[in-house]
Amino acid sequence: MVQTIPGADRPGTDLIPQRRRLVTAVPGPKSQELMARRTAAVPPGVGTALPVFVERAGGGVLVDVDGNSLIDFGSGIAVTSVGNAAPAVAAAVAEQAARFTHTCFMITPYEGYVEVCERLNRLTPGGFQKRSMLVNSGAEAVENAVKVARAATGRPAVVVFEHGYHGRTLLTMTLTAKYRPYKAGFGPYAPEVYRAPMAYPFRWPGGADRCADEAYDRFVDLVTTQVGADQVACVVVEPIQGEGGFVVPAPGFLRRVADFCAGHGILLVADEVQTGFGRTGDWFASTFEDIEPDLVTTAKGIAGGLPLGGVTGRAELMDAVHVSGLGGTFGGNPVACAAALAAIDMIEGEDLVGRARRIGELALPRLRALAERHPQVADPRGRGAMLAVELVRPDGRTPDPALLADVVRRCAAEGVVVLTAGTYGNVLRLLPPLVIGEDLLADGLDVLDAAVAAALA
Ligand code: PLZ
Repeated sequence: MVQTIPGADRPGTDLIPQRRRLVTAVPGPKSQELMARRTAAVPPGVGTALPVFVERAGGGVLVDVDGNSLIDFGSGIAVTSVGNAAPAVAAAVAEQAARFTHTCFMITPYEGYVEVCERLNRLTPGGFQKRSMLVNSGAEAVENAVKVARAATGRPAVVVFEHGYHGRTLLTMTLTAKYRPYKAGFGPYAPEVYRAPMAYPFRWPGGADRCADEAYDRFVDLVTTQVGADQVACVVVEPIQGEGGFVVPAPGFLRRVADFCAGHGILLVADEVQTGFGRTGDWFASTFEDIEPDLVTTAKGIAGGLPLGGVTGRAELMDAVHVSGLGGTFGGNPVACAAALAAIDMIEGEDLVGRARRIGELALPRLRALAERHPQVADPRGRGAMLAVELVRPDGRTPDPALLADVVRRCAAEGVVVLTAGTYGNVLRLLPPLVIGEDLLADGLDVLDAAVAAALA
């Protein structure tokens, strides 16, 4: 099928062999040269996790400028779920770019935008009538969800959670919990943002068993005694926290938060920017907690690598905003919409949601085995193709970010890209493309095993 898609023979699409292959040290000389140019041209405020410059990519492999083929366990932070340069996405992009690249949906609309919204309305949790709007990024999606929530409720306050991440704009940076690197030096922050503890089982002071109950009590206490439930427009929560360390909330916690919100006229915004589009083995992670959020934010994996985000919500809430209160020049760009339609077709047509579950079935036991071998590897967790472990001291608990950095460096040196996360900088996370081959996945996990063993030797 792939061969019949126009553009499938273009370099950088499906012709890249799905295997790990090193021909120089990583980073190689060409990457190092480019890194020197980067340092002169780009400020350090824009970070670089791995100083390896990519020349092309396909499926689950990144090919660098020195000719090394690296296994991609990051998907550009959960973006290239359908594979990098997926032929169907590349073809849809080329076709749309040749027809028109932009009109601005607010000036003269086009069908692709409407169709992406129709699909979001159909795929997101909740059987009720919905509407969607499109933006350029996850942060913009969260910003707009809060705008809608405030307009619909007439209330000012927003409640978020410890370890949460929602973006880097003023409002979303304020919603984000972690100070460094996201907030340091960038205050004053936006007003009317309140933070409740997250039900983080591994690190809950009273222990995992009491986590859901105690965290829920703390949440209710904050909302009722410090904020005023009738002042809260919305609660914004990631159904599995991403940058905060793939924290899977204690079972039952989110369900009770959702019920509390429903009982007090507070809107529940599920930030599914990282968890969405099949990543966790369901279309959206809210489903695991049996939650139907009032508003859902999406981005990342929606468009096969092109920048696109969305806000989807109950029709009556989305319709509460006055005409022209929402928008932006580029929001829902036609090329990004074409990519999204191709990516969603792929997720549906190739059952990539099922593939995400399969990746979890293969990789989570490997992480558990790693944790059994080493007390420094703790709390294997996550769902589907969104998996993590904490690297800790031999006490099994104290975060060890230096150990994580060492493991990540060793993985990269052997040609495997893994990502970090976590409030304490000690979470190793895996976000492979959902199309990754099982051999490639196994090879990457073998490299990880060896990297951990070497770092601890
Ligand atoms: N909400 C849940 O995970 C983006 C951030 C990378 P944007 N996460 C990756 C970084 O260091 O900047 C994210 C997310 C959740 C919102 C966002 C923001 O999405 O597309 O990066 O704006």
